[in-house]
Amino acid sequence: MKTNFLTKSLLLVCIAALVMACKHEPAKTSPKATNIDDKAMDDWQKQKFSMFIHWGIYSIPAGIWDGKQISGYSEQIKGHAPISTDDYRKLAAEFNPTNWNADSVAILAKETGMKSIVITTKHHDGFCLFASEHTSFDVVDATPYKKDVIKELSNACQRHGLKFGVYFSIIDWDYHGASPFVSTHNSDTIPQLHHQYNLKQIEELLTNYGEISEFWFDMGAPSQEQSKEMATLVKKLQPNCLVSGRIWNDQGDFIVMGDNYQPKFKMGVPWQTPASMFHETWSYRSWQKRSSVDEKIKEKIEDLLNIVSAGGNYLLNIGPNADGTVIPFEKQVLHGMGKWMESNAEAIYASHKSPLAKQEWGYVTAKPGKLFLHITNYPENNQLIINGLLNKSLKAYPLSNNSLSLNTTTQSNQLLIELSDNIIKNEYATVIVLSYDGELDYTPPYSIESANDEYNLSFSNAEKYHSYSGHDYYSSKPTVVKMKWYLNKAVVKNSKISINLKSGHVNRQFQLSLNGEQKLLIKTDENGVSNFKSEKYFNLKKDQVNKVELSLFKPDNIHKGMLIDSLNIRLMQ
Ligand code: H79
Repeated sequence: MKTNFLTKSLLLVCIAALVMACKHEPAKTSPKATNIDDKAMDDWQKQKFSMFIHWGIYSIPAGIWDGKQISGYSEQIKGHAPISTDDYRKLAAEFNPTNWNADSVAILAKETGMKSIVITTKHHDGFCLFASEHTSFDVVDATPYKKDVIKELSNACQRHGLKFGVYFSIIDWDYHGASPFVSTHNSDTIPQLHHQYNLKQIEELLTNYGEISEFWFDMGAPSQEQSKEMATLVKKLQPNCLVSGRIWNDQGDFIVMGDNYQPKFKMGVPWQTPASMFHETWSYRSWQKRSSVDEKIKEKIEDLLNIVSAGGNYLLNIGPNADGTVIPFEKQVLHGMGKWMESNAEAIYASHKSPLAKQEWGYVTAKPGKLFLHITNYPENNQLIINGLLNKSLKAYPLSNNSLSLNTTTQSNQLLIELSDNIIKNEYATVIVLSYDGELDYTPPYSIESANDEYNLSFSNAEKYHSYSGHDYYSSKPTVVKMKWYLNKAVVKNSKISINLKSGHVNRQFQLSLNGEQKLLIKTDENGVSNFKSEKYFNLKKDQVNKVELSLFKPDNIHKGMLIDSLNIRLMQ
């Protein structure tokens, strides 16, 4: 009786532990999704810009079947036309890419400023661009080309200092053991025989092609067990190979956005946007309407900046034609981007997001002590304004000319940079460097004001950081992995904290931190409830923006996110 009572009381009483960290640790921008090595995750996040290639026997019809233009992604023409398996297989006999040159593709990626290449080793059609022992529907057995394209490209990447990743579709419209080829939603379940076949090919790809930096699974609706088994196999064979979120069931190391999708909200885990040159298709389509090269360069540089300023990686796709030629239009776009990257690389690689990411005039990327202001809408009056930035000790200069010092003035909650006429403008984005001493002194427009000597924080006034969780492409939904509040210039000096939380997590710990230093563990009871009031005072920094963060403490699965029914945090004197 007594023990039972005690246990219950213990569960009901919120256990709080106050940890005063001596040193300020920089906020981790990249919480680990799985057990991937920190360095591998870090290296991947620093890449920022990579090449995707969609190429296969679907590049032969190039979007036309029986004389008709077939809409829908051209790499899926078998499904969209539709084409019978017998007819589709015949295409392999025509695949003889005499213009394919893996070295020149690697050099193109490099000249574009891309750090890696990810290529379709097997798309939904089941045709393998690599030599697989487990099917004859592959480039070596079924085509006159007879050479292993994946081997050629992996070697070329190695020669040119690029990382190499493999795209692998979990579904298969050719394999006899797969779900019947009837749907084009591409999210069918995976029968065991098919799963075993996939495992064998995953093993081949991770054994025969040197170091693989990322395994880009796509589509299908594998079971939780199957996703886990695939992820485990990847890690067993190459522990530092990252797994894409499209392995599903929260087994990926990084989140892949929907095709061509750029998140409208903040992300709290490593992520990537895969994007095609034209959103209508990934593989080559002969009848694709093209804008001007210049417009496309502008569009894609803007996409790169939008993604990188938000902390993501940009995987930009090309679709060579059937003979292996990179389409001249796509090559020109990449050359244009490469020219911009050549002068502005420092503002992209290894940069991270900052709370200032998007501005009326462009985008902001960050490195310790530096902000890179990418001006895409150049202000006509030569005055660049950043609202809320109050740092005093600043240096501003164009990235292209660090001896040209620009005047800055701080007044009424904004920083003004005078853009000199001597700046050489770039037609896509002109980059200004803003270096500062100490910490970033920034008050976001949505910071919380105090009322009656109190700050009131809730789910609705939090800045939320997201991941995605789900079983397949369609069920994957954004989740909230972290909440953050900026407290506008503290008037309340020392505060007691009270928390009323009702959540879907029972007997779990949440971690609340103040300025990343003072930490508090809050335990929910068996109903997911926590009503906590601190005895101690917390130190708010006077006349500064204080930051409060709430997340699950050591979550088993970071992607699932926090289940919050109601939340009220009060900081009061
Ligand atoms: O390989 C490329 C696609 O063939 C493959 N993933 C990329 C990288 C893919 N297969 N299926 N899907 C993606 C999901 C397709 C979603 C879509 Fe749509 C629904 C495509 C068309 C309708 C998204 C929403 C794009 C247009 C509307």
